[in-house]
Amino acid sequence: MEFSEWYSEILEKAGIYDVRYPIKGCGIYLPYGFKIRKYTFEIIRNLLDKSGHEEVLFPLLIPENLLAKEGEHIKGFEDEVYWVTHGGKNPLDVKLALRPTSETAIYYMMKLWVKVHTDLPIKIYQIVNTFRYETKHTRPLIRLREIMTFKEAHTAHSTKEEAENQIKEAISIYKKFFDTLGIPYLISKRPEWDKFPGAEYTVAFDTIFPDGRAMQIATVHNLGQNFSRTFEIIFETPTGDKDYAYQTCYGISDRVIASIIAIHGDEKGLILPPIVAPIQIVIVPLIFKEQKDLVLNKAEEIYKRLKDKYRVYIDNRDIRPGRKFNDWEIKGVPLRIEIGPKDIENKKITLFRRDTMEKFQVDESQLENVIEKTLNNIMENIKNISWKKFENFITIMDSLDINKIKEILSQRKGIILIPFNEEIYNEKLEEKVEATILGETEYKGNKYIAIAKTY
Ligand code: PR8
Repeated sequence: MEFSEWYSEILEKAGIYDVRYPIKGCGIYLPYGFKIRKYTFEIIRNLLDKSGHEEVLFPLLIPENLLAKEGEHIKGFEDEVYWVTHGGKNPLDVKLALRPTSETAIYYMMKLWVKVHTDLPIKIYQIVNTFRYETKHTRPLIRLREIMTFKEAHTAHSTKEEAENQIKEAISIYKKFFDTLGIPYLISKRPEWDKFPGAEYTVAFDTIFPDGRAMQIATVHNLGQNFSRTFEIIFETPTGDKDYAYQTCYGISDRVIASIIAIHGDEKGLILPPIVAPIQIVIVPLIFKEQKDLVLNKAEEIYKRLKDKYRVYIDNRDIRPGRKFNDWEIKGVPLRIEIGPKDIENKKITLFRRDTMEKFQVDESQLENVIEKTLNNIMENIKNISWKKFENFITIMDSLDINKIKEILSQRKGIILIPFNEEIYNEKLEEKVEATILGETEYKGNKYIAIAKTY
């Protein structure tokens, strides 16, 4: 089955996201999808909180004069901004933008907060919805017009070096985040023509979807003093001079959820990393008439043993076990416990793991140990598999061969790495290879230009 068809089907069948809302690029997180989102963004929240970031919440509306203040920035976004022009029937004096991102809102306030070097650094983030009138083909959770889960971090520092270190910290936070989810990535410095509007440079994380196309899943921007000059974020240095703050920002979005689905899933449905699975263990009682109570009591007993440590659910529906198995396989529940009269008699429990589709028995007394080990093992396994697939999608070439690049990109796609060479590193190369230059990257110790078909 073609990837995009599989993807649409799984969003619906697993109860993740409903695309039928009557606005293009907007959809609904259903309860199961919402929970995946919640656990996923809890991971990034923890990573940010632990590294000295503080969560804030800014207004959705940005007055036109603020949004337009930084020239490059507005140039980059003007075609994508939604405008609020009226309050009821009255035209507004100042048009209000639905934030496409929040630099201008946040930096307006930073000016008021920063006076001396001791007010710095500031490291804040918010997880909010943003709006971009995307003209490219919209796709659920991938290219949204209402980006429902936009995690944006913004920092300000008193030296250039500190801002540079902040970029390194942001990259290491995102690495940990994607490693925790088993999502493989290539990190590259975006070319000049593709950097974030208003940034000095942009570093991006790209993964590869099963159809071989690259997907930008995170970006880290060094803003230098561009915005601080425009917004007059000025502080007094230790020697009594004045300087503009050095700034960075970095963001991820719902694309992370799309990646979890796309990268780990298989033809049967989702395979969720246990850490974000809304249900980590499903208990399916195998009910036969005479022994119904015995089986249900046992299921309840096992549930009680596990519920404080795991997200466990007993599926008591009055339908055939086969259908239940199928439902939970589509939903990617990592571990299933089957409880039947024979097992109870033998003091055994039957486990099934979604990633390998293996069924095996354990002694009842060993249940907790085995579950802990198995869940860890599932995570390791899906991570290894996804990195292997990713690496199979990487083609290293020892020189620039336009025809060969085109051929690979039209067939198996993936990311092509060609040796870095300043002379060929320009927008013309994109036209020649009819693909996107992701940027300069280091791969296994060498410097390359990364090229791919992108989303
Ligand atoms: C910034 N400012 O805005 P960025 N649908 C889904 N995800 C998207 C979309 C979309 N239409 N557009 C972008 N993303 C900076 C950093 C605050 C935070 C995702 O950067 O424009 C992409 O994964 O690069 C992108 O890397 C991330 O949001 C941040 O957006």
